[in-house]
Amino acid sequence: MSQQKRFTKGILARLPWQQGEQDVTPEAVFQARRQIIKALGFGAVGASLPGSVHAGLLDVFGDKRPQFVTQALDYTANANYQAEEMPTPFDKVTRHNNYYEFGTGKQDPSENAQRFSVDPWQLRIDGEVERPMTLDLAQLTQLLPLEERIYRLRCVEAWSMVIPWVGFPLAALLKKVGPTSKAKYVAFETLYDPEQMPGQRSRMVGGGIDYPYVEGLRLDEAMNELTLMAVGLYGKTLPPQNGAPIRLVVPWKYGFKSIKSIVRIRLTEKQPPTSWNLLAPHEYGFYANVNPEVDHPRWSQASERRIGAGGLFSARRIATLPFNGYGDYVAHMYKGMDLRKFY
Ligand SMILES: Nc1nc2c(c(=O)[nH]1)N[C@H]1C(S)=C(S)[C@@H](COP(=O)(O)O)O[C@H]1N2
Ligand SMILES: [Mo]
Repeated sequence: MSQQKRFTKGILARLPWQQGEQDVTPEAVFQARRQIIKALGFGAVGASLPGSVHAGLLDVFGDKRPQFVTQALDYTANANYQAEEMPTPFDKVTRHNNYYEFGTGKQDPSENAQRFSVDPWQLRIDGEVERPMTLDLAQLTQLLPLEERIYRLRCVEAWSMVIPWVGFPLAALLKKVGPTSKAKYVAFETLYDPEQMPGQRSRMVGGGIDYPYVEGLRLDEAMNELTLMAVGLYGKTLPPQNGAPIRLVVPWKYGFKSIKSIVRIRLTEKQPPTSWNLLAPHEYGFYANVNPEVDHPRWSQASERRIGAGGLFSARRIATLPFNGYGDYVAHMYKGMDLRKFY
């Protein structure tokens, strides 16, 4: 998951429309963009531009899709799942993201996903289940009682955050559909919609992933009490860059397991394919349990950069814990497994 250095970032990041200001006049935006594009040496407007520039141009040329809005949620704080650490500020949680469907830069998702539409939405749950089910957008937040849980999120790139999620245990949903005796794994799939997701239209913007993004868990991992289906964070529905309207959160595994904007959950007999494993099998395994003792082939996993209230580069470096500190809940599931082999 190499961080592509994007020389446009430094310039564009400081411009007003990148900071959520919505009422710059289209004409002013257009002129400013033209200057930037000329200055950067891009030729024909619109041809093979990096994702954020391209999406910005769509705005200029009359993208009439409405801005995404989040809504307050009804939930109770679950006292059993709090974190001792201070939560990462909302601004960092929503502006430093990995969501390659909207570009590979950390700020691309917050810049490119603001017109993402999740209504209508359908989440289909099928495969090896007794009662297949299709949930619409409203049902995602109404089917099951919502709770807030504060979890650490450890990206495989060695940065981490502390995030107050709102959601429900995946186990509660799986009990509703009733896994058959053949069900051994749970496969997840992100929306495939190239019209809405620039990274799905272009391999350059989308980081080479073969979309739709897919992930998977063993059934016991999926049923573990920690495994959460999040529909919100900081008390409101999920912003698009964090995986609206519903995403997985598996806090003892590297962040890439926590798949966003899910449209399908399928219970299977066989281990399902997973996107990062397909892209780079020697670097990213199916299990992806946070493990300070098993380094990524290109960097150490012994420590992490905790993104907190300070500037991104003043983030504290702290020791990474086995299973991201959740060993008491999950270590038993891997008894007798060689975690170097099953990375
Ligand atoms: N569909 C999809 N899900 C995804 C990703 C992605 O690119 N596409 N990135 C993953 C990675 S690498 C991480 S670290 C987390 C980041 O979640 P956040 O942006 O909400 O912090 O989302 C994960 N889920
Ligand atoms: Mo990640």
